[in-house]
Amino acid sequence: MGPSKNAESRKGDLPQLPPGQRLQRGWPVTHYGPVPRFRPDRWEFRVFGSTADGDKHCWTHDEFSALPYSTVVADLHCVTKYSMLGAEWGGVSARTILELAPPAPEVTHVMVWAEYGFSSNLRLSDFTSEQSIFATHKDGEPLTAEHGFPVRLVVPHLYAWKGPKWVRGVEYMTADRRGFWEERGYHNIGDPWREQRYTYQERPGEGPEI
Ligand SMILES: Nc1nc2c(c(=O)[nH]1)N[C@H]1C(S)=C(S)[C@@H](COP(=O)(O)O)O[C@H]1N2
Ligand SMILES: [Mo]
Repeated sequence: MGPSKNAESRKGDLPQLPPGQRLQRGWPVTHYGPVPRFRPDRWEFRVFGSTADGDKHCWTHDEFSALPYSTVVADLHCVTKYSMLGAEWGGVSARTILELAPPAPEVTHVMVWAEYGFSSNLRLSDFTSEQSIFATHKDGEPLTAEHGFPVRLVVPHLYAWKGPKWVRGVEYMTADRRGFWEERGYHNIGDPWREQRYTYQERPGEGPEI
């Protein structure tokens, strides 16, 4: 499975929209808090926590921009029930980051950190999906400030809050911990095809104690 699993190629038998979602035209802006100002001299992308070598790995904006570029065509499903189909996201694949800064063998989850302390937790298996991408571009254009410039995570198979805008780092974890929305009533896993919207829907084992 690759970038071809997009809106076009799904027009046959498979549904385009997860249950309870409606199609959104255009691209609304959805987030909590203000839009951060990008300061290139102070910006770095940091991988820390349980790395294989025990060290932090940091990239300046120039260094991050020079990492291998790939594209993924994928949908965005907001838990508030709109979906945007078939955008082309360009940037650095999560797998590239995992190769350049490998996690220790006991890592099971990651916390993706963004400006102002926003965070979202993911199972390592979701983060390593071929489609997970630290996007710098959408449909060939650099992201705008309100959509996450310079870098946002896109994890197409999960609700969009699992993809922080204005990403600054990834923490490798040996146990699960809730991120910003996961602490505030949203489902720890967030699979839109299973309509995992809220914490109260979690089954045993799907999230840490609250
Ligand atoms: N840093 C940060 N990233 C975030 C959010 C947020 O509140 N803060 N909201 C998420 C939610 S709920 C959605 S639906 C998408 C929306 O992305 P968009 O504004 O580019 O459409 O961003 C996600 N990333
Ligand atoms: Mo959302």
